[in-house]
Amino acid sequence: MPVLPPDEHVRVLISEERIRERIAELALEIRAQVGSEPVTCIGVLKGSFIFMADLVRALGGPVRCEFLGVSSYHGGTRSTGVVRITQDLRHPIEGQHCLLIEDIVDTGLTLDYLKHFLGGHRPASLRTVTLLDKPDHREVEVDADHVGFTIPDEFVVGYGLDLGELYRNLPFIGVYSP
Ligand code: PRP
Ligand code: 7HP
Repeated sequence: MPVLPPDEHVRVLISEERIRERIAELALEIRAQVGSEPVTCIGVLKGSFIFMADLVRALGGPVRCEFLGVSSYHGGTRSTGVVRITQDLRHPIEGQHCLLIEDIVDTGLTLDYLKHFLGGHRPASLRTVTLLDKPDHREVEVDADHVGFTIPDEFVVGYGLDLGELYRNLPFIGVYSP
């Protein structure tokens, strides 16, 4: 059984209020691009579940919700470099305007993999949004179309992001330092 890290090792980086404000702005940005068309929002599990819940409510208009399960960190603070689909789409997305929703783009391996994977499903269009972007840690050249916050190269938890499956329920984004 791993020893749980004490919570004083988490310092607030982005508050609940800043997250709420930025999501409202992102929703306007995204709607300005997709107009009033139905949007198929595809959340990348597990990390994006809280961001997605808030973003789809801010988006308004016609929205479908789909999920993809993906894992490459396997509980640690470093990507294994191997992206694995743990849960596939439940419905076809062919011909639909899609929005891939990520919590974080770090090495970029997951986003790069998923853009190719979803492209193969022949959506009418594919946009990408991430709450957090860590450009200083990229291993492949890929960027999301919409970014909530650009953050330094530190390991963050909260608001869906975990360390060993813990901390996802923190209402803010915090930096974890052991
Ligand atoms: C995290 C996160 C992203 C990905 C980003 O998923 O949710 O999907 O890593 O990292 P990358 O840019 O270095 O590929 P993780 O594998 O930790 O699974 P989880 O969402 O279930 O925590
Ligand atoms: C994945 C991930 N999960 C939690 N915190 C981070 O900083 C992360 N980067 N990539």
